Amino acid sequence: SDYSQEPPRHPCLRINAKEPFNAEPPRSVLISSYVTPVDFFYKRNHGPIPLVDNIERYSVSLNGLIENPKELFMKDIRMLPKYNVTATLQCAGNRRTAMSKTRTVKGVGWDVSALGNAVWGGAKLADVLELVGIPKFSYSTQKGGKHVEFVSIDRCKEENGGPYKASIPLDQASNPEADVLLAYEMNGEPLNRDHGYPLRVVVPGVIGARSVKWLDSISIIAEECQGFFMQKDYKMFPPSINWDNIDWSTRRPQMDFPVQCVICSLEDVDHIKPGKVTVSGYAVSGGGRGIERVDVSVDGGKTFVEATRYQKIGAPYVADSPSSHKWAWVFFEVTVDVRQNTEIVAKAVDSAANVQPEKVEDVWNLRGILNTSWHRVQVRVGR
Ligand code: MTE
Ligand code: MO
Repeated sequence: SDYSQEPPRHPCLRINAKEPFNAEPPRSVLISSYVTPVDFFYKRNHGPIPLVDNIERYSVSLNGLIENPKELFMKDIRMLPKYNVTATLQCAGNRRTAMSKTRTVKGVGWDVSALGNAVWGGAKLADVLELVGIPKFSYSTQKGGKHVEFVSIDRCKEENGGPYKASIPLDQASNPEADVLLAYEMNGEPLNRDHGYPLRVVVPGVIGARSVKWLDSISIIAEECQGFFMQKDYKMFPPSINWDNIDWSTRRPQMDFPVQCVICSLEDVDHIKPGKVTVSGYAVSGGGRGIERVDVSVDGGKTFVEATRYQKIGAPYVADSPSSHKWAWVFFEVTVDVRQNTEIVAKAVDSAANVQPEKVEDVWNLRGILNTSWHRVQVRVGR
């Protein structure tokens, strides 16, 4: 594979793997803006970044179980109503490094910043599907149900040199309320190459792996996509499963991500002065669920106080209210008093009352995905 045409990247990103390029910002950068600047948005790739230089000729083909297959050019997609959706994209591998500290896992190491919140601009997939005769709110009663498969133009070794691909159920794809986008903008600018130029899928509330970048084609298929990243990766196994006894077919591909919460105002370990400390960070849940509560402890998780939550500074945040961004993260903040060396802990509750597991061991899995255990940072107090 050829990495000679990679785009420029911001020097402050922490590089977890060079080729393919995988990098995340420092955690303190994440909470400095509710909408993550593109330069600081994590980059997660499985191959070289494709170069699309003739935008006039670029098209997406729609094929599979439809009457009339179609080629859509950028002008056709731009003709559809444009939506801006604020959505947090989170890699299922976020916080993998911490999981691998209890027992080794396979995969690129990530600290706590394999996620970002962006305003994605583009056409709704539900509108695009209508162009090929698939009605809104379509669903299938047959076993398994139909899926909508997204195939990229990139090349990766996991697919033996073939393209990255993934699929989502047809009912989600054709539901305008699910806000699945074919996005050509990120934060009001054309997508850049790292994030999928000229067109990517954004599936809000779902692990980042299903938001296929550099879209080449969309297929309506009878069952879920059989690609590597659906069938042999991004599945959640119990801690008892290892590389000798794994049977991939026993589990479904992960879709929604579970409730997550991370302290970003402190590094682990951090040295502070005794007295008042502001503890702040992000909390987010999948499936459009809001954040009902964030609890912070300064005694290693014995007792907790509740943090305040917000999406807009100065505006009260109410989970699942019409004024909240349902697909986006929530920031939390609380001021606590710290007098001696301790462990500060944060955990969130989502609007369906889902909670985070206390210990990483309880959710350990061989691929190191979905580490949503209580987030802990050590503080050393001195003058
Ligand atoms: N799409 C393509 N074509 N190739 C990829 O390697 N990586 C996926 C997804 N879409 C990937 C892809 C994964 S695992 C994640 S988490 C997100 O893109 C990352 O998106 P970002 O790099 O824009 O943050
Ligand atoms: Mo990912």
